[in-house]
Amino acid sequence: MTKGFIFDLDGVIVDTAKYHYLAWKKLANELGFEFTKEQNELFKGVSRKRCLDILLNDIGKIEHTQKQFDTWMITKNEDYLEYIEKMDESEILPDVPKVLAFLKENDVPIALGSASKNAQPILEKVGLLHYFDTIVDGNNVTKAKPDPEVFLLAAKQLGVKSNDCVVFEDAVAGVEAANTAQMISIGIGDENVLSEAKYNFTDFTQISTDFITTLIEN
Ligand code: B16
Ligand code: MG
Repeated sequence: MTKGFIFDLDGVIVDTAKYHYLAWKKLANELGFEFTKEQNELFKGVSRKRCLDILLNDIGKIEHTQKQFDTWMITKNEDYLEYIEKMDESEILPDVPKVLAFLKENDVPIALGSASKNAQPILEKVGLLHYFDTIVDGNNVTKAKPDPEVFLLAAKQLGVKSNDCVVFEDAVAGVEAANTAQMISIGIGDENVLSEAKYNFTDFTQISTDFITTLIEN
């Protein structure tokens, strides 16, 4: 019985949330309102389009046309890409390469399951792309987390049954998506926030290879 391991990107492999925050804050400030780090928490795991919806309608309460909306989507992404351009392996979250290498040594198929449309270039920048057998991201799915589409497609592309998949997630919506897909959900971050996950860890330094072996074998 083969197991498949699926990793979310932002908040699990790298902390790109800080760059999303700076790019959204710049746009908000240009439009004349503030955007706080607390508000940025609401954007984790959420698609770019939905984030802009929340920014304009719920936070800034800015009247706008569809054309302006489309322009601001592009502006935000261009600013975000300037930060991504400077990323390197120093931005990988602790012990992520250790877990990826251990899975590879054990011939376990590995997928990325992210809402981001910039997932592939980010993995390239930080030098982790070669670990992934498949990448499912915002370019491949129509329904955002908590819909399980992203993880179900990842399982399909790995050729693994969904209930034989393990998902690492830092967002509530992502844990919900994994649970709906009947996958084993592992919350990375605050266990009080990610209380619906089957297992919780603050980060990968807390995850032993013995635990990974148990997941692979059971
Ligand atoms: P992009 P994940 C998500 O990544 C981020 O957490 C979220 O803040 C962002 O809006 C979304 O990707 C879309 O990103 O603008 O690059 O397409 O956590 O699902 O890996
Ligand atoms: Mg995430």
